[in-house]
Amino acid sequence: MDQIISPALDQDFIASENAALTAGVEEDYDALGRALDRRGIDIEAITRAVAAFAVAAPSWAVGSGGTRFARFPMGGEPRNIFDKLEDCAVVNRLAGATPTVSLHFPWDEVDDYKGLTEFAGALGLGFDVVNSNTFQDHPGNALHPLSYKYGSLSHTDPAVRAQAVAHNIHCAELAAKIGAPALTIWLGDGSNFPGQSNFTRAFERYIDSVTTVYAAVPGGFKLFLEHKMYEPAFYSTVIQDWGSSLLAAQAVGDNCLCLVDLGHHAPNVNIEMIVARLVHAGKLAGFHFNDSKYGDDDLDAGAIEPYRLFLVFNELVDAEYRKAPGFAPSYMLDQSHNVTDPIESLMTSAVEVQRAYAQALLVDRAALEGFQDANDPMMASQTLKRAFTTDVQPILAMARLRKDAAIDPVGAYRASGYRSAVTRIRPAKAGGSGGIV
Ligand SMILES: [Mn+2]
Repeated sequence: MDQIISPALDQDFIASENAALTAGVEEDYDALGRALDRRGIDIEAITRAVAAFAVAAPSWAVGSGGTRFARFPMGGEPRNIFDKLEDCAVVNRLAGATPTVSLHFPWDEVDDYKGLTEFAGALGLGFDVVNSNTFQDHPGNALHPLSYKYGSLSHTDPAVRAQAVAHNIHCAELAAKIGAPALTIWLGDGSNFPGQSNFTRAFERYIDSVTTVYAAVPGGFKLFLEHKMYEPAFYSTVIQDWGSSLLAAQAVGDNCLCLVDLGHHAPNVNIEMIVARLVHAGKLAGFHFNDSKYGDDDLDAGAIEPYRLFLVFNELVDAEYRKAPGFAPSYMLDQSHNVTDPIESLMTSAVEVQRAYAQALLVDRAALEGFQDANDPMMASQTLKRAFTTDVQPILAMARLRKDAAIDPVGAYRASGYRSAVTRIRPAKAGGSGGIV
């Protein structure tokens, strides 16, 4: 497999793009450092933490997304997992925050996983949590002869459940081959009509199926359960909310945890409190970051409600600060890019997640605890706002500069001409999966 030689992956090109911007970043960084010093905050500690922070890029998000109505393809869309990895390498090279890729099976299946791992390694990429897929049929795939139209792990027919169980075990085996630490299970099982499904029996069948998967995977390998309120089922969903997810994870075992996709909740639900509850239970698997206005919109992280993203990270930093037992969440992006270049959206989103983390690190936790204990809501709220309204851009830019990434990722990407280069190399392909999960 030939790799694309692009300026976007070339260190000298990135350095030349950074040259004109470096003096300004250093000046802003020094000024912010002095301002934070007056607040008793060491800017270097924050910058180190930000530089070490990583979020996985999803393989399915480098192609154009779509809606239930249409998909508008763009030029140079990846044709296979190798193309997807090259696009992910550009995202990581320029934004410096996504060193791993989350694969989705069977979409990303190959014959040679050693070769795939070496290909990724040569691009500076590793693999993160993998994802199974029993929310659609896979015509022509000998491992999926039966239809998932009426469900998978909770299906009424034991033969369909067995097929879905086998697929998830297969995904865990593929994860082991590429060094991925966990498998995320999201399923579309549910119902569209009252009476269509027995809530209790469907939930019991689901737990039984996941328990069978769990018993078959190696010790230490983790299963992440992803809940979602609705869609594709529009009346009930088997793992509809964090409560169902937690009940199932507790029934399955210690290494079965609950994954929070920010878009998978009703509007206005207090997601940061769900995070706190899952941390308390020792069951927080991690996140699929995205943003939404109405439902599972899969918009770019931080695009709509940056304060909510900050409040989620405020809970995460609080757990880190308190050394909550077993706290080691996995961070992934899960977005659908319908109208933007996915590479630009992924870089921007990774930076927005880093921004929320940096802002949360600035919270004066001792002061906050004091205001909470003294029942001073105004000062407690202002303590969070003070951190949120601090412009941490110089910290993010400096972290990128020190990692030889681009100070201005989107600017450098556009200057590199990567999209037109891959448009010439990769012939247009009709169809393709939207990949909205
Ligand atoms: Mn998701």
